[in-house]
Amino acid sequence: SYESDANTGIQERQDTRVKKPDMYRVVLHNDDYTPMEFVVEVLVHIFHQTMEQATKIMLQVHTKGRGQVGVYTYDIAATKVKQTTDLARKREYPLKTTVEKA
Ligand code: TYC
Repeated sequence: SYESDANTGIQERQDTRVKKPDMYRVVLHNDDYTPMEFVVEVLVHIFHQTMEQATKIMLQVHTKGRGQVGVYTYDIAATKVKQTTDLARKREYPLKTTVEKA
């Protein structure tokens, strides 16, 4: 795209094609042991969802086996997966989240 030169008024083509970052989805997986309330707690506190959104996603994963939690840049997605896994392991729950390219 083009930008006006402040001094000359001449429009110069600059290299202004700005790349959007590759995006990654965080996927939540069902298991038989993690309590529903813990999953909701994770979705609210780590993924900043409302109780309503969190409950809906948790129940969908519980029924269907897996579900998308959110889409983030790679570093944010990886950090949220690590925070989730660390918190779950502290409580000895097998809760699993994974990252895939969106
Ligand atoms: N299936 C679990 C239960 O019945 C609840 C659960 C939901 C676990 C979603 C993990 O990603 C999950 N307690």
